[in-house]
Amino acid sequence: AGAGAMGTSSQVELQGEYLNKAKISDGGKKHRKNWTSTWVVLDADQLTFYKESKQEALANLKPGCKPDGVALCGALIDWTTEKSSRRNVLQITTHTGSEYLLQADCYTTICKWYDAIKKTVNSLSNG
Ligand code: I3P
Repeated sequence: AGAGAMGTSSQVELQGEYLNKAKISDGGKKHRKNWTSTWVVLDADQLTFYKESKQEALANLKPGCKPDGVALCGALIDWTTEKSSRRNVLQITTHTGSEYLLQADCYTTICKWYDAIKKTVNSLSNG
């Protein structure tokens, strides 16, 4: 599905599914886990979480508000079986110590995201 350059500032690497997302810590401070379904967009250096597809979300965004995003430079990505009872959960830890879980019931879907995010993280640390 829809990989293409529809970003305003940066090349979109992957989008096209809703994933379940939970932020479990913010700068090392533990958060109460709250899974939400979110439209995820991966571009050259970050993940952005939208409530609905990016076009709709940008159209509905209140002035001065920015969608929630995760900078991937210096981030770590790994599978986790300990941080959730759900299956197919990956964990992203940012360089500031914030932790996010992403999950999809479809293994193929989440693998595609794992590979794409990993590739982006690697390209940021090597380049
Ligand atoms: C949490 C909620 C989450 C669950 C989490 C619970 O309860 O059920 O779905 O995570 O488990 O604490 P509450 O809504 O009362 O905050 P998983 O679905 O990922 O297992 P956890 O505490 O073991 O993280």
